[in-house]
Amino acid sequence: MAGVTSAAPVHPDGLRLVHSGKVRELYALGDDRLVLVASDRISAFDRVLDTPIPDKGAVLTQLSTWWFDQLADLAPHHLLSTALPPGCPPDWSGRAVVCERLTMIGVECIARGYLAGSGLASYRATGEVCGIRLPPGLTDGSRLPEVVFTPTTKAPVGAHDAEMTARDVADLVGADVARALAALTVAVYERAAAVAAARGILLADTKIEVGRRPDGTLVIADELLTPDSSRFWPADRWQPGRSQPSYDKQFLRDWLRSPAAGWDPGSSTPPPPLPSAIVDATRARYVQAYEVLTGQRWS
Ligand code: Q0Z
Repeated sequence: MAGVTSAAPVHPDGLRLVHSGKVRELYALGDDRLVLVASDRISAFDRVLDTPIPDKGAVLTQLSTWWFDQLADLAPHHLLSTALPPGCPPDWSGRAVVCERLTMIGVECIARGYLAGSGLASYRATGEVCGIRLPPGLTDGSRLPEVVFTPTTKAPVGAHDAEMTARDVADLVGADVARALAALTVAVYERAAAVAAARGILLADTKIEVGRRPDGTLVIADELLTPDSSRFWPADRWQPGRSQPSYDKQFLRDWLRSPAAGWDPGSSTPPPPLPSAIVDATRARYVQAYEVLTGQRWS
């Protein structure tokens, strides 16, 4: 029958690599689904290290999946299944998800309740973040008087994301979608911050990626509320005026900067392989983040 194709079984050749990120890959599964695969690779100082962190991909995938479930009543999300489609390499098990293929909105949607990272740098330079004037006297880790939407452009790999104003977003996607993105991002932040607070964790900021269905519905996509996309701080150690200990990569960054590593993060030489103690400590932090936030044991 000309023009009729059978529902072909999915096999490795049926998965087309559509995007390879620093630590994750994205495959097309037919025309309207994607498989998002998180690796055990880790990045620091904008570099991908040679030494993987065992289980990192699975921990982050399952944390993200848990968050999608927690926020399911807030907005539609892109997750379809956590079962590994036939034909996928078995070692993807636990770190791959099948999701709806959306038309992504080219804005990194960030909400901040506390000042850190690029938000802090911008505030120090201008007193503003993304065109939003903040009160004087704020410092590294300060709680903001209200949650702010601080979108950035999606820069090509290697480049850095640039701040956008509300006006920039409206010019790009239209005023209605811009308002909806801001409201959605702030709502995700507020819900997640409340969930995290109940576990003794401050959510300083979070970045979400949003896509659209053909009918225009906004859908939360990509990874959600992982330590790679959000800043989580142990609430009992929060102390504005210094950089807050990062939940996941502190050991790694401290070691990479130490004389023991024999490496200069500012140099162009590749980072050294990680000692097993650093690998173990870093893995333990990811597992701890999962366990503390979800209240479930990692197994
Ligand atoms: C996500 C990314 C990478 C993983 C595109 N549901 C979706 N529909 C359409 N596109 C995407 C998604 Cl999640 C999409 N990314 C970012 C890059 C590995 C995720 F290399 N890009």
